[in-house]
Amino acid sequence: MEEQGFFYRDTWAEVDLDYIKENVKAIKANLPEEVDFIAVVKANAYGHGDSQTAEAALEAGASMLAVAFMDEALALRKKGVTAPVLVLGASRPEDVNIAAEEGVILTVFQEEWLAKAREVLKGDASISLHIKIDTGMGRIGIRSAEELKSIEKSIREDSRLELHGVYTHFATADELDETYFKEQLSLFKELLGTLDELPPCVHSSNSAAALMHTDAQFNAVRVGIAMYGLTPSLEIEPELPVRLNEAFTLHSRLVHVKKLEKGQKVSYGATYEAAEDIWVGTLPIGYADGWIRRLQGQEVLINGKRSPIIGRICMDQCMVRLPEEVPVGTIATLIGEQGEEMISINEIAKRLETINYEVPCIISSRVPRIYKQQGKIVDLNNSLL
Ligand code: PMH
Repeated sequence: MEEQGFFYRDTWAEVDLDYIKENVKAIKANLPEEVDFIAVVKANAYGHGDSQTAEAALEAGASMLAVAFMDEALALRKKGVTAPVLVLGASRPEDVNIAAEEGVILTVFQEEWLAKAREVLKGDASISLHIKIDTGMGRIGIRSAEELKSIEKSIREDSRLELHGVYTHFATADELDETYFKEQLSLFKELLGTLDELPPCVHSSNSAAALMHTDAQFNAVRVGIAMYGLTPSLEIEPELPVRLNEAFTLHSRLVHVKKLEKGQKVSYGATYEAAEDIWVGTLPIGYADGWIRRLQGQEVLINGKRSPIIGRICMDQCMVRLPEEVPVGTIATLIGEQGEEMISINEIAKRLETINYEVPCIISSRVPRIYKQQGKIVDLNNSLL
């Protein structure tokens, strides 16, 4: 476990590594044994912390990691993660040498890319590749059998290149209507059929497909959101075959508590006016932490009670209406459970009119992530909890 830095502000995100492990195991248990689990840890593991999440997922049975960019793969290597890492997004062809050095698997998504990469690959350096087929996502990938065949030929004729995988990505696997999903799947199968030989790792499923579509598992699945304990969509939530536990929670502590008299105002614009005498607390978290202004009115949990954010959210602070006078230092849970109450990531996503994926991602790097295992904080670094 990487040592965590000290921090001096009582605002933190807590990531439960046991939940991540349980989620991986539960999802794996729902897959045929021979299907490999690729843990998607791009974007700092959806805001959860890249190497910590990666190690937890690997311990629970994942056999490969996937990230969006080369920088993310290199960050994992720097932190000592040695497992295979696939870069899902476009990398620059001139960066193949660093990928070769670090044993990072790259995605081939265009013929020109491959030609350039072969040209710049130095000496007898070798690299593993996965071919990305675009079956309807319209993002990156090969769109025709001709291009696919030509790419396969180029890879196979160059002994420095290993064709390790081939994959596609679904646009609608999280919807109950399967029409478009089925079109993509059948196009993928059709294109796979044109290859001379299937590489060892064929994959197409994200979380939704891995959980809901047994016909699309091939020999690996790429799971992100469900590993973090979140449903891929609200639409399929009631149908999910496994129980998931949300790993990410967010907390702060009251730094100032005061009584406001009727008529007194709160925050920029003085838009909030106390309609009666009330208790107000200040939390050291604001929009620069990703707790954006649109969250005005959202509740936080204090002593197990819902307490609304009042007035405008500032860059580093926001104010809450307290249920009663409480001491400075009292914990406020912005995401997570207190007593009988729970504020889920889905609740925050709904208020922000977005999807749950976005919520932990937008909690900025200014908020330290601390890690929980067997109910305890690992590497406890200050007076928290
Ligand atoms: N594979 C690819 C190529 C992806 O882009 C993603 C997620 C996943 C697998 C994992 O999906 P899951 O989290 O639903 O399991 N990509 C994105 C994205 O680009 N925007 O939101 C999720």
